[in-house]
Amino acid sequence: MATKNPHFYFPFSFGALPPEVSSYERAKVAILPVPYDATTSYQPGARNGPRAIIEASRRLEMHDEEADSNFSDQGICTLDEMEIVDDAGKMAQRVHEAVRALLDGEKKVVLLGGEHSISSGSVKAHLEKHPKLTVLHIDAHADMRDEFAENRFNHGCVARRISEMCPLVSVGVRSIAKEEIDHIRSSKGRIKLFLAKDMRNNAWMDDALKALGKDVYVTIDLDAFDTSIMPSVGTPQPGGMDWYQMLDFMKKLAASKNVVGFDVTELTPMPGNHAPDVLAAKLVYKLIGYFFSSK
Ligand SMILES: [Mn+2]
Repeated sequence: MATKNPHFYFPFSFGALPPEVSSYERAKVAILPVPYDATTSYQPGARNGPRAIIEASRRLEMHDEEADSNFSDQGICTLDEMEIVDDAGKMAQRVHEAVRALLDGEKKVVLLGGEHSISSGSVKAHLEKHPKLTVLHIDAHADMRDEFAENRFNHGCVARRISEMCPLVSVGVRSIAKEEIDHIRSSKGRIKLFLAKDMRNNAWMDDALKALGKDVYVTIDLDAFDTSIMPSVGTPQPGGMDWYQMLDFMKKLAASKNVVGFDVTELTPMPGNHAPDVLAAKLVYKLIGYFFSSK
C-alpha cells in the first residue's frame, strides 16, 4: 500500500503517526477533536484549535527527550473532528455520547478544544465509569458562574457544571467574581480553589494533590499558562503558570493518582505565531506519556 511508504506520506494525524500505530484498533489512546466555539465571550477562534494542535504535533519528535522514551508506542489514533451543533448544551451532550462510546471501546480519551464548555460532557462519561472521580481544573478563570450570557452551558460556567457532578479542584485562577467566591465558600469543601497568587513557589502542589481523590480527570484551559508563552487564548489574564511548573505538577499528579482522561481547550491560533500551537501539542503529547504509558 502506498500509505506505508514513509517518503511520500505525511499523515494528518497526531504526531504524523503512521497507520501501524494510529489505527483505531491498535491505539490505546484516542484523540477527539471538537472544533466548537459558539459561546466564546471575547476573542473567537477556538474552533481552529484542534486542527492547529494536530498540525503542530506533526512536527514534534516522538522521542520524548525528558523521559528518554517514545510515548506513541502505546498507539495514538486521531479521530475525525466532531460535527458541531450551535447549542452548547446539545454539544456537551454529543461529546458525552462520543466519549462514552470510546470508553466502552477501552480507549483512553484526549479531548481537544474548542472552547471549554465541551469538557462537561467528557467528565460525565468518565464519571459513569469511575464513580469516585474528582476533577482537576486548571484555568485562569474560576468558570463557576451559574449562567453567563443567559446560558448555563457557556464556557464561563463549565467548572460549575462539573462541580454539580463531582468534587472539583481549581488551580491557576486569577480572575473570579465575588458571586463565584461566595459559591465556592458555600460548597463545604466540595470545590477547592488555588489562586495563582498563592502558586509562586511549589508548596501548593502537595496541597492540591491531597485535595484530589484517586481517580482524576484533568481539564486544562490553556489560559492557565502565562500569556508570555501562551498568548493564543480567547480570554487572556496576566500572571499565569510557566512550562516547567505545569510539567512538574503533571508528573507529580501522574505519580500519585490514576488519571483516567484529560482535555486541553481554548487554543485560539494566532496567525504568524506558531509557538503557542507547539506548546499545546507538546503538552498533549507529554500528558499522554505521563498519564497513560505502561498503565
Ligand atoms: Mn479560562
